[in-house]
Amino acid sequence: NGKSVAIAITTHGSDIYWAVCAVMVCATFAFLGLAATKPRQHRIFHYITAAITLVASIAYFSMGSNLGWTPIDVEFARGVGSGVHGVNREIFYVRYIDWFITTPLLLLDLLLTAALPWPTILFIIIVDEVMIVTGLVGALVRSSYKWGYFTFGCAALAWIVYVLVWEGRRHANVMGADIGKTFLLCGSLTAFLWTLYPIAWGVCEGGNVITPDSEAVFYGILDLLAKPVFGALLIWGHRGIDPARLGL
Ligand code: RET
Repeated sequence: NGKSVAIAITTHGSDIYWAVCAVMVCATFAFLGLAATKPRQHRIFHYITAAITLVASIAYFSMGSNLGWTPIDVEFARGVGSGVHGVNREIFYVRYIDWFITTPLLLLDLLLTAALPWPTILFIIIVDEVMIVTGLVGALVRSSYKWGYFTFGCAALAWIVYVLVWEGRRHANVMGADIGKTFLLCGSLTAFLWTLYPIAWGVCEGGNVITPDSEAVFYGILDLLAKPVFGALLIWGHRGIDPARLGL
């Protein structure tokens, strides 16, 4: 009947985005404040981690302001009267701009901790960028081809998790018990949390199963754990580790 329906966040969803934004801003100042207490040669992990929460602050500022999205037609409109055409969902592409910058930095935090050789780090970061871009393209596609992009992204994630759990862990253990312990904690947290992102994508951008407000909660909790909580644990783990031991 030509009627257009938009599935979008309410003020409740917007409040969730603002709350996460506030935490990201506080975490950025905390990591930079901690950096200032260290000699410059000891600040590498503080700077990388503060950059991650800084970028996330701006992404969440955008989403709280209901910006950084585009309407994408949904293939099957659940909960909307059948026969209605032009049903679309609010897709926050700004998430992927955030992830394109921050997920390589998160991997850098971890792989520098494990002191992996730089060609390995470079290749994992390239695989990570493939994962994020396939997720973005899939989110912008209306037809079921989106699941093809999703599959490429999942294959990329499987490779990243393999390198973290096997090569990274082995390498970190060789570097010393304190380094091994820090990597085990932060690497396991990452391997676990990152596998929940494709699930969130599947029920939000992919299958339009949960509302954009629920999407704000799902991704919001994941991002809080994957960025500020991960960052605090990583920096805490490095408290007694001289970066010179890692070749930094
Ligand atoms: C997508 C969809 C395509 C398949 C896969 C995905 C994985 C995304 C991940 C994102 C991690 C984001 C983080 C953000 C910072 O807090 C792109 C959703 C596998 C793992 C850690």
